[in-house]
Amino acid sequence: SATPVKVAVTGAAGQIGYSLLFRIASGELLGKDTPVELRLLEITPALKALEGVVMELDDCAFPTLAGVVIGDDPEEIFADVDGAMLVGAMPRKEGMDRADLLAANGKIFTGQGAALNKVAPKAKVLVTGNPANTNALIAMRNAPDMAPEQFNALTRLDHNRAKSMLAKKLGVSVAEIKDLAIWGNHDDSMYPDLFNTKVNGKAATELVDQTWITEEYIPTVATRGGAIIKARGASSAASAANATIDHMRDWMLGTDEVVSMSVPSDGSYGVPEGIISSFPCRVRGGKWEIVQGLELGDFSRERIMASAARLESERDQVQQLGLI
Ligand code: NAX
Repeated sequence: SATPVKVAVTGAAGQIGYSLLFRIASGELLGKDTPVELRLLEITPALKALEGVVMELDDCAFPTLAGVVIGDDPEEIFADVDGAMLVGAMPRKEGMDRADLLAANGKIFTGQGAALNKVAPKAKVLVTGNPANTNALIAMRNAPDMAPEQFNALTRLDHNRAKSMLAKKLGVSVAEIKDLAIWGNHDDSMYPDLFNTKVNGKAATELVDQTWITEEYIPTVATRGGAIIKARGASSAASAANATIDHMRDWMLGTDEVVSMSVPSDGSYGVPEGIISSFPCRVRGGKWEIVQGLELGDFSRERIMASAARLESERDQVQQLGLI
């Protein structure tokens, strides 16, 4: 049979991991005909819990699951992986400000970037752990032998939320919405552009008014994470796992759709080169590219630049901390 595709997941004993692992193992990432080997990284105190999750994976008897390796050493777990989903990160604790969070998480991603550089030079690396864009930047900058293109951050959850909310508003199915994309940082400054979004071939902005976009739509998409915490008493997990799979699947297998991916900017649309920002992307043959030639009005441009400024400020902070 075919050689299994090796997929690493960090933070595998966490909430997102609990949904993500089972879906990868059942073939939802690479298809029912592609065997997959899971390589699961956790911190030492969480390995016991992770063993329990592996027992449950065994108990599913997934035909596509070729093997599971767990451990707390990134070099061992990342060895020769084809894809790495970096989900594990420290959540913000009481009394921690953003700088503390950047510092605490920064250290995780310097180490994991260096380990990937050493043992998985061909891996596609997708960062879900927050602050995702800047963590991806840290990993990328600590992997000097890898191409910057190998590092992405997750804004697909924002993308899926934006799509679903627009579909609901218009009473259409999500499949009727094309070319929607999130720009900027995965935080409340992210910008879903409806001007270039098509609903059955029509610009979405012809179907909704600007006041709704500015006052309802954008703030609702931006604060959805908080709304979920309020309702569920825990942050989004299944939907975050779903988005992580959507992004990696499209990256590995390609897609005909425009999708939102946070990728290293090449300066397209004036977004400063080098930061990892969300753009509308297409993927073919395992390579993503930023969709070119889109028209952006003043409203879009202003929002995109404001979000890029957040990313520049995070980059400056981690630079000052010596993480990049
Ligand atoms: P959990 O706290 O449930 O799980 C995180 C896991 O990571 C824990 O089991 C922890 O032991 C592990 N971990 C910590 N440091 C590690 C290290 N150095 N190496 C390996 N594992 C390590 O969080 P969960 O709800 O699963 O969320 C994980 C991350 O995703 C968080 O940073 C969260 O903020 C982020 N999210 C990102 C989203 C996005 O759209 N980009 C949305 C969902 C989610 O909020």
